[in-house]
Amino acid sequence: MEKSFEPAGSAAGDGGRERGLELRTTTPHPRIHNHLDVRECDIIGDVHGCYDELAELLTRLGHGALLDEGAPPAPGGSAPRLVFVGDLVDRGDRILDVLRLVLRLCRQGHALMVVGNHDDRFLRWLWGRRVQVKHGLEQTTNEFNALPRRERDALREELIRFLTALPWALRIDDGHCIVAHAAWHAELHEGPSSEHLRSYTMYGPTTGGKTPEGFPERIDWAPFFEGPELVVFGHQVYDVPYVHRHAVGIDTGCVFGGALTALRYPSMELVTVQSRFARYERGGSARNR
Ligand SMILES: [Mn+2]
Repeated sequence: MEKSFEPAGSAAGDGGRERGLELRTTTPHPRIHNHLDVRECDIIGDVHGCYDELAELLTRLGHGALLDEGAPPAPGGSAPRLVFVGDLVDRGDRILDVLRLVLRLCRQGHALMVVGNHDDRFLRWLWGRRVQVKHGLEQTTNEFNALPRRERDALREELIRFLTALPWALRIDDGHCIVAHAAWHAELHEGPSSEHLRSYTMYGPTTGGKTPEGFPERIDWAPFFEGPELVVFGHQVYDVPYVHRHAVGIDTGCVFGGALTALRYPSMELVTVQSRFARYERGGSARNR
C-alpha cells in the first residue's frame, strides 16, 4: 500500500533548483508518511469530540456504513478514503466515542490521520507525563477517568499504541497533496530536525510572543505558501473554510458552535455540517449545558 517516493531523475544539481514535485527526492522523515496511492479521499477537520456531527458528516459523504462497529475492513489493496487532520480529542462531549471510531477506521484501512497538538498532549498525559490539564484536556481526562478500571487500562494501552504511531504529515496523491495538522513549508521535505518538523506541523509558525489570552501568537502562513503541493490543514479556526491556491484550512470550529468541514479531494468540494451546540468557549472553558 505504501510506496516509496521514487526520484524522477538524478540529484537536483546546484543553484537554480526547481521547486517541481519531481525533485522531491529525499527519503521522508519517519514521521512523514507516504500514502501516494490515496488519490480520492475526504479530508476531515478538527473533530474535538463532536461525535454527533462527525457521524452526520460521514453519512453525508456516503460513509455512513462505516459507523457500524461491525463494518468490514477495507478490501485488501484498496486505498483509505478518509483522512483526519488531527485534534480528535479535548473540549467536546463524546471524545472517547470519536477516538474509538477513528482508531477502528484507521486499523481497518478506511482512514488515515495526522496527529494534532491536542492528541499529542493527551498522549503525554496517558504516558503519565506532567501536562497542564486545561484547554479542554480536562474534558478528555474526565471521560477517560470515568471508565471502569479494566476498560481504562486496556484503552490506555490501545490509545498509546495508536497515537504514538501517527505521522506528523501525510503525503498523498503522488505527493500532490500534503496533510498536516497546523502548517507546512517547502523545506520540510528536505530532512529537517525532528523538533522543527514536529513543532511546525503540529503548532505552525509562531512569533515567540503571546496573545492577551496567553496563547502563542501565530503567524498566518497559508496566504504566503506557494506550493507546489496543496496543503490541507486544521488547527486554525476559520468562520468559513480557508481556500487558497495551495493551502486549504478546514477547521471551522465545530466544538465552539461553528461547523465540521470535510474537503473532498481532488474535486475540492467542501461539505459542512453545522455544530449542534457549542461545547466550549473560544478563549477558554467548558460551556454549561
Ligand atoms: Mn484544534
